[in-house]
Amino acid sequence: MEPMQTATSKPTLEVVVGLGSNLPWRELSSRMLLIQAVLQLQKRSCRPEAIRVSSLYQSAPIGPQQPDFFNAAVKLFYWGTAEALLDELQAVESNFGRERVLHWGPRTLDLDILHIVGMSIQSERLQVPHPELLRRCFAYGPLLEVLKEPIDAQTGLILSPEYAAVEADQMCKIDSESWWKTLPHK
Ligand code: A4P
Ligand code: MG
Repeated sequence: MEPMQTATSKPTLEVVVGLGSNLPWRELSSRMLLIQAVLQLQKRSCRPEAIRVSSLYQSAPIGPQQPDFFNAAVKLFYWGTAEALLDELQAVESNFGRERVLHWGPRTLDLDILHIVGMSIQSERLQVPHPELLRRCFAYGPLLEVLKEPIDAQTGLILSPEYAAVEADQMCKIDSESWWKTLPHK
């Protein structure tokens, strides 16, 4: 007999999402957009109290000429598949004015799945770990802050502070990890 599908039969994924923004949207600055994004991710985490948020960084753009980016990473627990999470992340991006005009171009909000603990995915729609992760200090640095394991045995992803230090001078830490809890005064 087939095992019964129960409420607990979906996997709980331990996921690191990379956040980026270099354009305002409506009255929201990039910093405010990233705060909203953290709150949205917290809502979607099956353990909202256990999310970990990195410091906030500013870095020069990779890609065409455009404003500097603000970046951070969030670790959360997601109850569902990686594809379902990607759907949710793309819906959040759209809700905050994301338009896809130019590859690696400016954006109000970018939410990428950087890493899923113990999991590697190579499908047409989704590659995890993110293929650019190890080439980008603005993704790798924040990821190291929220994920304390030095190596992921399942995916072979090397997670070491020494590696991130190579490019650390290309980005600037502008706020500590509680930045998303502090709304700026008007
Ligand atoms: N996709 C595949 N794997 C993933 C994944 N792990 N996470 C697919 C999220 N999406 C993934 O992405 C295109 C498609 O990638 C998605 O439909 C999904 O099926 P997109 O965000 O729609 O479009 P994009 O911007 O053209 O590509 P991408 O790859 O997201 O751009 P990046 O790599 O995120 O680069 N410079 C600085 N300093 N800081 C930045 O944050 N960001 C970018 C954007 C460029 N330069 C930057 C920064
Ligand atoms: Mg993206």
